[in-house]
Amino acid sequence: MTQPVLIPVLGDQLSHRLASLVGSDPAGSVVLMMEVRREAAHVKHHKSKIALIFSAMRHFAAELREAGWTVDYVALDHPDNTGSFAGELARAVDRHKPHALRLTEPSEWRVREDVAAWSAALGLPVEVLEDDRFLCTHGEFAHWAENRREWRMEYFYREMRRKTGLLMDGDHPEGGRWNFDAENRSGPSPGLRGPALPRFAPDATTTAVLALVEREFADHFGALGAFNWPASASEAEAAAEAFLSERLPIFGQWQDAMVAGEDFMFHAVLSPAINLGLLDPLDLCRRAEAEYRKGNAPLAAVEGFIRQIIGWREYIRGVYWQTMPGLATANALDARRPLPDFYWTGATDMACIADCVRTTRDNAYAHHIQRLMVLGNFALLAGLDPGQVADWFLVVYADAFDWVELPNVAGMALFADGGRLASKPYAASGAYINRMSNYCASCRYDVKKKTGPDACPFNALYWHFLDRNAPTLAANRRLANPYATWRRIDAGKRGAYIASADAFLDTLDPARPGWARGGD
Ligand code: FAD
Ligand code: DLZ
Ligand code: SF4
Repeated sequence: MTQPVLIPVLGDQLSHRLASLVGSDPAGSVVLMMEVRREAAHVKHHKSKIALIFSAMRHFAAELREAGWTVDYVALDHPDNTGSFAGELARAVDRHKPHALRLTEPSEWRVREDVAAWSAALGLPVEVLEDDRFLCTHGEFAHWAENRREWRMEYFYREMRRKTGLLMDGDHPEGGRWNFDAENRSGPSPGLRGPALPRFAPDATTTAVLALVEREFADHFGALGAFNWPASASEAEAAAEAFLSERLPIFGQWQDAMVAGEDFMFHAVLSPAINLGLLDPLDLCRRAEAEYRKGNAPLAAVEGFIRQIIGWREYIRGVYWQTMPGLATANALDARRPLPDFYWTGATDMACIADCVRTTRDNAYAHHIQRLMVLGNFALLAGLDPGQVADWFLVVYADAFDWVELPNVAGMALFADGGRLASKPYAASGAYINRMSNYCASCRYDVKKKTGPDACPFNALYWHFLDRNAPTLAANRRLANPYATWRRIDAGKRGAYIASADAFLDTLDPARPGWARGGD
């Protein structure tokens, strides 16, 4: 092959319809895939997450070869592996003498900054194509966001419904309403259990990667024992099929419910496969709509699922690119408390947090309400440092990539962006967790008690949060009721709340260094 085009395919670009592949001729191209230590350890990703990404990359490389592509695959333990994209590109340019590079834009800011330096460093033209696996282009989001005083997911979502035609009845939303969230908020009934997830027994590729990760990343957070992620397109397809036929019909009703030991409930558990590129988000939505049209799933469930993908997922990505790089250091509530050690160890008497950390460690997964209303809510109420919280979320979840993790953490969970993404902080006391879960029944704290050493810590922390942030938040219209309630509480009781929360906060041990980043 004379002077090919070199096509780097990154770890979350594992789609056959990737722009840089679709626009290229296999006969004149070399695809380069790189397992590099810097990506696996710039934050110390959960072992299962690294294993999933490497295994999925290896499966994808094999599929590309089968489809006729020349693939140069650099494994992590190749003796000459330099450990970085820049180093591996330089070596690949030496090997293949390409006349140009072509790639699909990286999903995250940090890597996009790296890419900007490649052309000068390599002395070659570098063509960067837009990632059209997302429904909303950068230009469309910027246009939508421009001149809007407030960005709200709901209005953006309606645009995406119109654009895709999903659940549309002519110009109107199917069923006469855009959003059926109000029907999706049931607390758990006694004994509620989700169906078992399909099992993906590790094949030879995954088995080799699991051993590599155990050897090379032994000091990273997380267990590998329960590894069950779909790591190829065909496994991801089986996972999608199981969700659409078994869990989608009941997805909506129990979307916000939490049950101790029930780690997946009726959730899709598809976010890693979607984010890596193994599943196409629009295709999933069309298939979900087909289940509704066939009468297999109710509108509320299907609308809820579609909203998560063409609404939240796309909105989050748009907000990321509109607000970076400032979002990475945003701290509108001036939260400075270090991350407590129990986020890593799970060693806390708070039963809700302990269970959420356990599933996170075992599965590299927790469902949305566990992330938002337990782990995120605690971080918000306790005033944890947004940078440390974001590092934790980026490390621990198999689906965590900066573009989706950061806006969810800094914007949705912590209000660190001052309300750009969401109109009010998702702050809640123990009563919410008690209503939506069975955690409190087995907790050593009493969710009904408001203050004192046996009271649920979320209760006093909730008022502590509102009180200490009154200068920033009291004018927020959506918080008018809680602030009015707070002002009606007599001064003695208010003092008891603040003292109780302060006493609890004093007990928090900061995380030991080294969990999230090598030299923390
Ligand atoms: P389901 O609940 O079944 O939802 C279906 C799909 O909708 C998901 O697979 C996902 O693709 C999409 N989706 C739903 N909510 C969101 C959202 N808020 N943002 C983007 N996509 C969404 N999601 C990630 O993919 N990566 C992350 O790193 C991540 N970090 C989060 C951190 C916090 C603090 C919070 C509150 C949410 C975070 N989310 C993240 C969003 C959401 O929690 C996960 O997408 C979801 O839990 C994945 O599980 P699932 O596939 O079972 O999703
Ligand atoms: C997260 C991750 C990990 C753990 N390892 C790799 C890798 O070895 N090679 C690779 O191409 N990508 C990896 N990734 C994903 C990247 O960190 C990054 O998120 C993507 O390149 C998108 O910018
Ligand atoms: Fe969590 Fe409080 Fe319930 Fe315990 S009582 S599980 S700390 S909400």
